[in-house]
Amino acid sequence: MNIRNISTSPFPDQKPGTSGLRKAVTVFQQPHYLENFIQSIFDTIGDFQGQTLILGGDGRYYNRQAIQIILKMAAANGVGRVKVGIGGIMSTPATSCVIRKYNAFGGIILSASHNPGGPEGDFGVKYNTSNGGPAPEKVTAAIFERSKLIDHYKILEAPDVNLDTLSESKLGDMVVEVIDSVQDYEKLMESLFDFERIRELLSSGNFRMCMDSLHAVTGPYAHNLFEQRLGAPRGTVINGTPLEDFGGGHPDPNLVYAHELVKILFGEAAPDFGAASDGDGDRNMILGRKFFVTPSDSLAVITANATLVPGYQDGLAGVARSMPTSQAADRVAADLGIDCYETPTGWKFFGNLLDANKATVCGEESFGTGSNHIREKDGLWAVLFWLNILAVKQKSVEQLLQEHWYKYGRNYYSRHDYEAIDSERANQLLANLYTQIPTLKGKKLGNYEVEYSDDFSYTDPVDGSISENQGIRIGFTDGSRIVYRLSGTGTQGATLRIYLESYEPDTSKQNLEPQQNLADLITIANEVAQVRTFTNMEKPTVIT
Ligand code: G16
Repeated sequence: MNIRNISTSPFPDQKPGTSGLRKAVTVFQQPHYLENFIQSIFDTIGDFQGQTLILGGDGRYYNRQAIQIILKMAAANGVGRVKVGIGGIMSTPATSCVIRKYNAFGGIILSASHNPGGPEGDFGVKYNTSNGGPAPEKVTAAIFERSKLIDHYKILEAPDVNLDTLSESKLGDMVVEVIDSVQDYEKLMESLFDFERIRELLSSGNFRMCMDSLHAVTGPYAHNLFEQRLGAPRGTVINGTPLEDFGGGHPDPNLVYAHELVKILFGEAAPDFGAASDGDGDRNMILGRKFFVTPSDSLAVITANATLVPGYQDGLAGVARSMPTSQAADRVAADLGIDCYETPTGWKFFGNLLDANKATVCGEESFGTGSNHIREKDGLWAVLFWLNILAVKQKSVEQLLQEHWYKYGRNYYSRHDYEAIDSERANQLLANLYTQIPTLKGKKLGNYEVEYSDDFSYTDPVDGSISENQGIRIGFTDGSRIVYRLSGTGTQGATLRIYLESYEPDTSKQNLEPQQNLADLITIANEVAQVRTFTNMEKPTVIT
């Protein structure tokens, strides 16, 4: 088998965003596009000769073709062994788990996460390092720099590998092992949670759950965990077969896109508990009967109840949340006497805190929660965490939240997205906000008084690296906040995100509809940023 050196020229747009390189499938299908980016990874990450690489994806359109290309490039570049998911499929959290378990030098995950799939949809490539976590900014920046200079890539001339049976074979000098990561992942979950107790709950006949895998990667993991191991009846997992186009849906676990689950949980004779996960399995949404748990509240509840779960019974070292995530977890951390870290958006920023044992659990408003068991957010982990808490407490999801708010106060929260707006207009909107930052302090906006306003900058407490321009914050004297930033995961134009949060300690006012509670802040947010003028849009495209 021959190693071929193929001449190429750089593409100018291979800068990884919040989570890897995400583009339309048609962009990735251009000759040399995927190959250039993969070679840029290999050229950047240093010494991996003869070592192990983990490879998998969320099964979306172009996954299989991309896996074959990457296998041949890995062989040509001197990788010793690739463990690849059966069918080319491996969830993001399972990949993180497997990288750590088998001491791999890294992993390549093919996913555009919650973005739609199919020939007209999106595709993506993420590189994770040996700690199992997303490559930090200095690595992604180096990959981007390399991609601007690349002039050739290496690929083995060889037939395709059979990905559909568990097997071990040779591709040139490299070993290809087709693995079933469901087993590795399940073992890890079993080491953290009280499976016996969850099994009692799920098989008792008094508690019903519905898990929506949205035709994405968690299907096989969820069927195995909930229906086979934990005694839930068959049919508990819906949309559990991964499809290349996610059945035409949008594999994003929120109230808008997980509409089938929402209909079930808010309908007649609703189950007690509902959950959904996204394209690559790292996000989650938690629902009770006719009740939605915001991801920010989910992090706070997990933090407050962590010692009920065997893997966390000795308490947490600390908790971390992304800046736009509500401050609900901060209140729990203060009560527990543990540190709470505020990081920029992007799971990669949690890696150092987890490695240094400064934080044990982390969470984001964008439906992500996880812990130090791996270095990615983990959708099914969050579902199991909730089930473990419910099994111990024997309370409904709604009761649990009511009691939580009663003790800590409620952080009303909502995010308004304006999608696919013109990039130039979006930048002008931000530029207009930047000019206002220094003038806002002390100003009265409606009934609110501005306590601070800034452009969030983060200094990593472990390695001292600085990340600037991470979002504009306007904080008010009563603890309420408005945050503006542009998404780093969209593929069309720009997406403006406006995050709104208000704090309500008064227990008699904790049961309002969030949009109603936040109405004044929403008006202020729109006026300060002149959202209608800059976006030409009357209202957000998605509200979560
Ligand atoms: C990624 C990141 C998350 C981030 C989310 C949204 O999630 O891993 O940390 O919160 O994108 O980012 P943005 O607001 O920039 O669009 P995922 O699930 O897409 O990999």
